[in-house]
Amino acid sequence: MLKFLPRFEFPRYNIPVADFKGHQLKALRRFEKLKPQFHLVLELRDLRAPLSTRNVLLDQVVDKRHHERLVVYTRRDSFPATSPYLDRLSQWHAELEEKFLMVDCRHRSAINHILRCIDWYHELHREKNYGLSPPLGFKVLVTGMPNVGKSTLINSMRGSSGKVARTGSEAGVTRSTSESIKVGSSGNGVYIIDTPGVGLPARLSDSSRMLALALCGCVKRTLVDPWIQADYLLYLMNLQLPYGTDTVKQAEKTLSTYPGAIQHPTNDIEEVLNRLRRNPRESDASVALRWLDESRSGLVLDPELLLPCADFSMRQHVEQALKRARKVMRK
Ligand SMILES: Nc1nc2c(ncn2[C@@H]2O[C@H](COP(=O)(O)OP(=O)(O)OP(=O)(O)O)[C@@H](O)[C@H]2O)c(=O)[nH]1
Ligand SMILES: [Mg+2]
Repeated sequence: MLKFLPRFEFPRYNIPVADFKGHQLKALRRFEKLKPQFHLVLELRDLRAPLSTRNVLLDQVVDKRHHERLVVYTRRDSFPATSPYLDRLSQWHAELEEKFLMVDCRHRSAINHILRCIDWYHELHREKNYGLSPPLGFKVLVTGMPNVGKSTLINSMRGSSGKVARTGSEAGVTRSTSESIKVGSSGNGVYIIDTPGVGLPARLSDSSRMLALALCGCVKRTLVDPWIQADYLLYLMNLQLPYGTDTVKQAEKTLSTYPGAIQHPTNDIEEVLNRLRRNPRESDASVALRWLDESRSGLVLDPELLLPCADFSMRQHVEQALKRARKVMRK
């Protein structure tokens, strides 16, 4: 059996709690202006950190009387086909009565499902409007935190019609709200609007959110010290080591994310970085960033979601976040 105790609390480092920029505020103002034009909001969140990549500011964009909302979790490829975590997530959404999908945005086949859902919402809209389609097309606003995959999704939706949106692995690639982009089969009248990723201002954020967002790439890569990011990753990995397995090798197989050549799990980030260092002159920051960039599967980046079911309620969490947002916005 693994004789190892993970840390149950992460040290309180002094880190920036927000990366909210002028173009993001401008985007929020533009959404207000666009409200009468779009019909459906696709809100993208990162499946690895569903709580941290849920942006309460984007709730204000949806007017339930006029808009439908579909949550799309990206990076489906980060988890195996079946996982108890994904089952729990489905239950939480059922609790919230929030419709959602999980996709790998880079693959057209996964995207076909979204296109079928959009067609279904389009049809619903037509039914509510005496069989009439919106004169300027059925418009879909794609929103979400930076780097969650909005532009990648739009390019995949375009398929052979060609890429139109710039994408990249750093947060903040899309800087302004796009014009309407045609997607789907010809003549279906569906248009998508790409938008810049919007983060949370400091008043609505905190250090644990920021750490999860940093690990998801939703903020500038070096905004939070890479050493601290690596330590947080180690903390989360250790919390998710499969206890009860006989050997570390088995544990490693289940969680293929633990750093190379491991003989024993550790809580010491220095030990991990030293193990990964390619030459003695490589800096801690550079080793940490290389490790952070490695793809790892099955790792949940919101620690609340690791709590036993009885100790965490998604409904309560969302209600508290919305209450706090309303209070802050009133000030
Ligand atoms: N593995 C994986 N990578 C993805 C997925 N979706 C997007 N990516 C990658 O994530 C990175 C960011 O994608 P973008 O489409 O530029 O993200 P964005 O939301 O438009 O980002 P901003 O414009 O900065 O707000 C790119 O490197 C994509 O290849 C996914 O489902 N799985
Ligand atoms: Mg983009």
